[in-house]
Formats: sequence, structure tokens, C-alpha cells
Amino acid sequence: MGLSSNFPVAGLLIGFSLLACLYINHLSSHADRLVMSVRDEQNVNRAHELFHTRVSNPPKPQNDSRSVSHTKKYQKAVVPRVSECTMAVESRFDCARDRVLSQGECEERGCCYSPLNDSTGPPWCFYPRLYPGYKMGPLTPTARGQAATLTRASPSYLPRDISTLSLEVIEEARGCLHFTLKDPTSQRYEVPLPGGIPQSKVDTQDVLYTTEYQSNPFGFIVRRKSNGRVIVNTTVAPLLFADQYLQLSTSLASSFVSGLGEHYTSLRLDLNWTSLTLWNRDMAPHANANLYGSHPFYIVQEEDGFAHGVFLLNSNAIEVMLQPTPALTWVSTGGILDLFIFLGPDPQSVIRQYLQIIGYPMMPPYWSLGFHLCRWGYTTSNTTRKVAQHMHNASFPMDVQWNDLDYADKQRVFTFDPWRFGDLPEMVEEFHKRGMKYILILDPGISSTSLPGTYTPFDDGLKRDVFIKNATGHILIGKVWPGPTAFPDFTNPETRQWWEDCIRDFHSKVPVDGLWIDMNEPANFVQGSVEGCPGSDVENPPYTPKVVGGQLNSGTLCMSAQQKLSIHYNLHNLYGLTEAYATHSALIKIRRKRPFVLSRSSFPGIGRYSAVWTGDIRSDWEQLRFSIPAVLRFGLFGVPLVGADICGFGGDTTEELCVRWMQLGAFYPFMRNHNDRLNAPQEPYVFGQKAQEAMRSALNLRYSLLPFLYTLFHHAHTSADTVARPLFMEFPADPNCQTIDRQFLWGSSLLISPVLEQGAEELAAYLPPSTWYSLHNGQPFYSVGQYLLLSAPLDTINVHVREGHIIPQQVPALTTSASRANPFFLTVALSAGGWAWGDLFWDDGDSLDTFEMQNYCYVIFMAGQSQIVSNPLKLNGALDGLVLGWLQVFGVPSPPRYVLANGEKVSDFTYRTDTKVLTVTNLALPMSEAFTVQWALSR
Ligand code: MIG
Repeated sequence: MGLSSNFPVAGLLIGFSLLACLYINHLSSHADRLVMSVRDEQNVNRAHELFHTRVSNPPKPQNDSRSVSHTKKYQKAVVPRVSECTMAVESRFDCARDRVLSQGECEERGCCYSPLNDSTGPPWCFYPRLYPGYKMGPLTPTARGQAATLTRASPSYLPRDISTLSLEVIEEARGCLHFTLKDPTSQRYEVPLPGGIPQSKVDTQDVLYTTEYQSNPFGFIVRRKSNGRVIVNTTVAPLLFADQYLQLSTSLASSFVSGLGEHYTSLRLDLNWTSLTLWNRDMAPHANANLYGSHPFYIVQEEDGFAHGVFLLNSNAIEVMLQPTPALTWVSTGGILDLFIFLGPDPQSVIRQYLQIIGYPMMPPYWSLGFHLCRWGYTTSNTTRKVAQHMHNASFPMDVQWNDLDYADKQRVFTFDPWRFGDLPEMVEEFHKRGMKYILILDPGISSTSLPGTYTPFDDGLKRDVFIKNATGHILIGKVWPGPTAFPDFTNPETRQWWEDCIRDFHSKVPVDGLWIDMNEPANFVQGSVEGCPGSDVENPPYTPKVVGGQLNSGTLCMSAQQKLSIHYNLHNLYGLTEAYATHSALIKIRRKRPFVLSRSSFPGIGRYSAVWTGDIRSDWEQLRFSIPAVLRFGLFGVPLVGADICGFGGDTTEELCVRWMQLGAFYPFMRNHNDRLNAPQEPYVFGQKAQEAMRSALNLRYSLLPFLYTLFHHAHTSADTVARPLFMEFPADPNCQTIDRQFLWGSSLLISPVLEQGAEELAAYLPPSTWYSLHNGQPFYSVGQYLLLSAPLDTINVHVREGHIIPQQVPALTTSASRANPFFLTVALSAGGWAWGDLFWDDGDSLDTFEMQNYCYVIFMAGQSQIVSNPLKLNGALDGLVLGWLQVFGVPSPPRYVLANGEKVSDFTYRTDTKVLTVTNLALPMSEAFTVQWALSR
């Protein structure tokens, strides 16, 4: 095939005009495509010659009649009729996703070929309107729903195509519809979520959707029953299902799509012919890269405040293509198609329905909501002690001191350096005596080169056979910080027991309060293993999604590596999740207290076991800004306890950036300042007095809000509510909120509007229609849904309270052990009608399953008709001895003549006519009893 047959000759004739430039671009990109095509072809052929490795586990005999090498003829090439190919370019679905095709090759697939000026936008080779695919047999009832068989007359163009599929459609619960497509003749790999899929009550009355099927070629349409809107329509492009290539397209109900983490993007995803790869990777966050976690879930905001979500339960490498149609195409390299559709109808219900499938988040220990301080490079226990001492001396609230790899002896986990950290156990005891906690890092890689008998974790792990094996059955050795390492296989129950024993043994010496599990993508400094990887279809699949490094085994283990449940090819994206599960379970057994685990890698369901941080972000303003959508997205993924490294991890911070970052970070649900080795220090006390003062006040503000934050976590744990919440979740019908990701909410009532630009001392903040009171001074803003210019000098972060809400707070202290004993206070933001509502969840903050065991307090607060009453709906003693010390009421129209607390006149109250704030101080009302505070308005 000559280049000229594909190259528009006209382009050569135009000469040095502007158009020619376009065509020259075209030429080079087109030539790239052709080169790629040849290379891909070679790869595929080589992969075929070398094919000897099982793709899925357990082994399945390849059915010969079904497996067709793509070099054979797959179906009679019928060049589609022109009318079949005439469509808007946005409606084209790529027929050459798996490899680049020439016109001849494209038409041989029966696809349409029509080149464009640009090779990065719409595809040149695309499916005609009707493209032969699977044909659907009759739907028959099953125990859980309906089933049908799909068959295709001739195989697709993909290697090892599967010509018969079984479809099952299951009504999981109200608002949740579940489609599975599998190979009926052989058991393919399916995702083994640790702890299984939580059983939710099936309540199928009142379904929110209708379904329709197109039988030939097969496709389905899901509509919202209430208004007929199409939510999912897979008839827009063919379904493909081959051993290592599964593809399903759908139209989208709008172009407001969020989710599909973990990537460096704004909250609203770009649908302009972009793709997102889900493949866990140790990679500093930047655009167009697959990062540490994989979350094949998206939420779509429909036009009128409705929303729906879609979850593909699949742990293989996935690429998601987004196009402006609007439409989306899933491509996975293995497993089955296991698709959940959540009908909402509002955004928060979508998340709740999603979390009913993957699990509700854990309840964090109270102390873990305090401030955490960490850096790589606290090289001795004395340095570490001094850091905590400095923080204390400068009156910065802080709950948890951390150590990075520095503590470990020769960087080996479960050891500590006898010289530099010889008194680590004593140091931890000292922290504990001061009401602080201590956390250190654990990498999964276990050093494999210590002398036998000198490093128990490896010796013992060998004996107990806990490590991942390579394709030939030997322990796979990679390279991480300690040098050559073996990798525990956390899908093996014996490994989890061994891991627990390692932690127990270490904990008996160093009583850590939580564990930080890093490098668990898993990361590997060599590609695959120290010996490389065998050539095979799993190392070099017929189609590899666009991943950093180019190959699936870049920066991680060989795909052919063997784990208990399957090969690493299938389980890779689950590594962090399975380690988090093992670590969480171990900490429960060892400490008998609420566990805290912080994981870098993630997958759906990890919020049940762990917090997550967003990895190695740089100390710059852009990364500060993108930390907000990153944090908000993890909320959508059921991981509410999330934060970014405050002041940035990579590179030197500046004082101003660090102040702004501490202010924003005070509103990350998980608040940790962490820094890389060799960078300029960024502990709050290293800065000038003004900066320190600003950071101290941000920390005190956070600490004062912890009772409220903790209550939000209770609702996340028990009702799957979000904690740090995008504005669109709370105001779905307000079009202005659809894309906002420079501001966010805590729950439904606190609006956080941080400064994200260098040098800015004011910002334009959007206030959704409502009355919003400045938390700082009670100043009201009556918004009809508008942007307001807010003043934000360096010492200020703007936080607004929404009318109708009561925020429970507590006088801050230097640790939560101390603040938890301080007086509570209430911020009451009255509605126009003078009403407000709030609640408080309270327990000892550290025991297991307090909600499940009914071992907690729950108090609601109500304001109306010039009074505030508390109503303790549940008491267990945890509030005994604690008092309400004061309260402030925003929006009191006129000065009160007097104030009564539990019926008695109080003398300590003030009223400001400018802001209309009533403050009542010097109270001591027991929190464990109902109280009333009334004020009498002058007429
Ligand atoms: O290869 O433990 O993201 O937070 O400080 C780097 C050292 C390993 C990466 C983590 C970072 C941590 C660092 N780790």
C-alpha cells in the first residue's frame, strides 16, 4: 500500500499557503499513523507466535472454533454504502481503536473511511450506521432478573473473538440496574472485591428506568422512566467482546460528566475526543497520564437537576474514550462486562446507590481529622521529636507526627534504624503521653537480599509462600527502595495472616497508631522484574491502552506474574485495595481500635478500609488549584477521607503558596502537610510571623469545626453522604454550579472559597441562591445565584454558612485529645423565616463499630421562633461532663431585650446591629441534656 493512495494529492499543490501548513501537519501525523500501524502489526504477530501464557485464571481451554487469529479473514468485507457512512463527524465511533488502519484495511473491516484534516479529533475509520455484531436471542426470566444469549454469525476483527455471550439483566435495588455480559462456555476472570459486594436490601418496587433492546445488532437503551430521557444507549456503536478486547459504547445524556479517576483534570471532564486510561501507576500527577488509582465510575448531570451514574466493575486495564457527541466508549483488556447504572434521580442518590454496590466508607478515628505533619527527610528520632516540639511551642494544633522511609533500617519495612531511630519506641510513647499519635510508612516490597536469618518478614514470607510468582513459578523479584524485593500477594489469605503477624510484631515494639501504605500500585523501579518479563499476549496485548511508559508492565510487575486469584494482568488495579484491606483488618485485630490506613493506590471499595492522598504533587499554584477536583472526585468514589500534600510535595514551596495551601488544606477532609527530601522546609513554624499567624488561624478554624466534620463522616459512613462536596451535588438544578471546582462545600452547609492564585487578595466566589453568612463575622449575603467579589487578605479564607443550618463546634486546642474536652459552641445561621437545623454525632472517637453497637450520642439542634433547643436523641455517656459554652446566632433581625438559657436570664450576650449577630457567652449547659436558649425581640 503506497502512501499516496491515502494522502490527499491536492495538499501538495497548494504550496506555501496557510492551508499547506495544515496539510503538512496532516502529512506528518498521517505518516505517524502508518508507521504505528506497521509497528502494531508486528507486535500483534509476535504476540501470536509467542502465545503460550494463559490470559485468564483459572485456565480455560481455548475453543478452537471460536478463536480466530485476526490475520485470518474474519468476515466478508462489505464496503458500506455511502448513506451508511454519512453522519456528523461527532457521531463517528472509531473502528480503528485497536490499531491504526489504512483505507484498505478499514474497508476490509466493513467500516467507513473518510480522512479529515486532523488526526487527533474524530476518527477517520468509523463504523457505519449498521455494523454486523451480536444478535440477541429471547429474554427469559431468571432468579434475579432476565437473561438472553447473544451470538454473532461471524467473528469480529479481533483476535480470539468470543462469538456467544450470555447477558443477564438484574434489578439490584431501587434505582440500580445491573447488566452482565460473559462467556457462557468458559469462566473468565471476574473482580473479587475484598469483603465481597455488600448485600443491600433489594426493593424493586417503583423502578426508575425502562429498558429497551435492539436485537440485531444487539444493543440496549435505558431511559429515565419519569421523563423518558435516554441515560444509556449502546446501540450507537458495536459491542465487541474478544479475549483481550472488550468494547462498549454509549451515548451520554449531557456533556457534564465527572469521575473516571484518577487523573489530573478539572471536575467536568473534557469530551473533545479525549481518552482516560485506568491503570494504577506510580506517577506524579500531570495531565494525560494514568495515575495511582482506577475508578471506572462516572456521574452525568442531566439537564434539569437529575443525575445518573455508571460503574463498570472491571479491574483490567481500561481506556475510556470521550467524544462530543456526547458519547463514551469503554475498552477493557479483559474480564467481563459488568455494568451498573444508577438512576439517582439526584446526584447524592447516585453516589449512595454506587456505594451500595462498592461499600460505604469507614468511620475514621476522631484524631485522624486533626492536623498531620510529615516529610521525607526527618532523618533521626531526635529531628522528628524537635519538629513536634516546635509545633507545640509555636501553638500550632497538630495530632499526628509522621515518619517516612527514614526510620527503616536499610529502607526495609518492619525494622528501624538502630542508630538514627534507636529510641523510636520511646519517641512514640512520648507522643502518646502528650495526646498525640504517630504514623509511619510501609512499602509493600519486602527486601529479598538480607542474610538468611536476619530479616524475618522475608524468611517467614518465603516459608509461608506469600509472595507473587513469575510466569515460571519462581518468586518475582523487583527493585524498590531497599533494593531487590519480593511483593506480597494480598489476594492470598495466608499473606494477609503473615502481614498481620509482621505488623503485630512491629507494633509490639513501636506502637504506631496507623499505617501509611505507599508504592502500592505496585511500584517497581525496574520494568516487570529484575529479569524482565517473558514475551506473551499479556505482557504485550493485541491492544494496549495509552499508559505512561507505553506498556502495562512499565513501572510495575510482569503481567504474567502469578497471584493466588489470577495473574497480575487481571489483578494489577486491585493491589492497593487488597493491601489496604489486609492492613485495615490487621490493625483492627492488633489494636482493637478504629484503624487508620492511608493508601496511595486505590480502586472502588477502598473507602471501606482506607484514606487516600493524591500523591507526589508539586509545590505550585496550578497543583494547588487541581487538588480541589481531585479531592472532590474521591468523594464521588466513596473515599471521603482524602487530601493532597499541603504546600506541595515536589519542589520548594513559597511562603504565600504555603499559607494559601494551609488554608485550603484546613478544609481537605484529610489534612497533612508533607514534603519531599531536599526541598525547602514547609512546617508552619519555619515561616515569618504573619504567615505563621495565618496558618495558626486556619488550623484553629479547622479544629473548631471538627465536631461538625466528624458528624459529616458519620453520615458518610451510615448514609453514604459526601463530606467535601461539589456544588452541583447540593444545587443540582442551578446551572451555574455544574462545573464549579474552585469552591466546594462541607456537607450541605459550609461553602469554602479559597484563594488559588498568587498575589490575589480577593476572589470572585459563586454563592448559590440562598442567604450565606460569613463564618468569620456573620455578615449576610443575600444571593440570587451570583458571583461576589470577596476580600481575602493573606490571613483569610472565606467560609460561608448556609441559612437554615446549625454548625456544632468546639473550642480548639493543640490536640484533639485536648479539644474533645473543651466547651462546645454553636453557629446558628437563621433562614429568612428564622429557622435552622443541625446535628452532632459523638462517641469516644476511637472504639470500633460504635454506631453498629449503638455506643454513641446523637443530638439534634433546632432553631425557630427566637429560640434554640437541643434534643439528645441518643446518649451513651460520651457527652457526660461536656458543656455548651457559647453560641452565635446569625440573622437575628433586631436587638433582643433579654436572653434566657434553660429559662434563666443570662447577662453575657451582645448584639451587633450592623451584622445582626447575637452572641451569647459564658454558658455551661450540659450537652447530654436537652437545653433551650431563647431571646426576646424588641417590638
Ligand atoms: O519513590 O517514601 O508518594 O509521599 O514521601 C518515592 C518516599 C516513595 C512516594 C510517596 C511520597 C513518599 C515517598 N514515596
